[in-house]
Amino acid sequence: KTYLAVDLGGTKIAAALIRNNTIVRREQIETPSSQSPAALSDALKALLLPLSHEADSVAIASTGIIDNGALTALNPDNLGGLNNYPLQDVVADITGLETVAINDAQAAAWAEYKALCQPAENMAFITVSTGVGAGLVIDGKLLAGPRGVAGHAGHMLADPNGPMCGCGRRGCVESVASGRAIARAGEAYFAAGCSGYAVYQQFLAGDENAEAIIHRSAKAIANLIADLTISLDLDVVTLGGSVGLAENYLDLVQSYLSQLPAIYQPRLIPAVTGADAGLIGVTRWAEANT
Ligand code: ADP
Ligand code: BMX
Ligand code: ZN
Repeated sequence: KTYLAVDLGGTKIAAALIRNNTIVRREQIETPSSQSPAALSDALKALLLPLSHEADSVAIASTGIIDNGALTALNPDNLGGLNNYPLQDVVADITGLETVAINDAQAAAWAEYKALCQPAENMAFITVSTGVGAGLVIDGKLLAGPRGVAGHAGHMLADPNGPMCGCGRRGCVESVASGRAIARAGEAYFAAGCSGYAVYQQFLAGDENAEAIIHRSAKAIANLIADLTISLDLDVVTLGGSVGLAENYLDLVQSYLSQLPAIYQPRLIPAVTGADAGLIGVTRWAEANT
């Protein structure tokens, strides 16, 4: 069976044909910035229609709360204008194929759980990307929650005096640690509209202001890992997303985590399935659940 896997993020949309858990073809576009449902549907059509002829079934991992195939942005700054957007139905109409959808970080957590060389009972995957997302596998089961909300740990509190988060709560981890938060903080020192990537390059080049911003991000992620570990008794946490996988980032998170008592410290490793975690995870999940 060939799956057409889709990973819809706040910055990019990846699509791949996957056979026997192996990616045989991969395409990627930018997520439309206009934040309108119609623009998203058009982008999905352009990306997926050419690939759909070679697929038997579609599996979508998407940013946002995915409840019964419909997408609602928890943080509309990341993927705005989408309230109850019928993602699963839109893609089923485009491709004419059976389609399933779950949250991107949940999907990635499932990929990671399956790919771990050292088996775990309880694990979390955390993505530091446009936003900050998490997926939880507890007692070997992926937690989605009755409304698809489970794992949205990027919206746990990092700093009560921190920036307002797009979700409407002040000081969420996402508001200080995400690629978008890094970009926003960087605007005070670098070009207006600069990207998280650009600020990260400044950090790697030794810029002091960028260093403070990236350290703040890594410290918030370390505390998030500690909070999840002490509440869920995690064996392992794997870190992904373009920021999470960026040079030196994981080491920085580990350095903050290492300052805490041992009971707060799970094994912390880079995502085994790397940037393809969402694509691979949602396919494995679809195989087992359809
Ligand atoms: P998505 O959120 O769509 O899944 P990514 O995981 O690529 O996408 O995360 C996008 C964020 O990561 C953006 O803020 C972008 O500027 C930033 N970014 C992309 N590449 C890098 C990199 N190599 N180093 C640091 N940040 C990066
Ligand atoms: C946000 C939220 C999560 C998502 C996470 C990572 C929206 C649109 N998304 O917290 O559902 O898992 O970002 O998403 O509210 P990404 O786009 O950074 O991969
Ligand atoms: Zn929030």
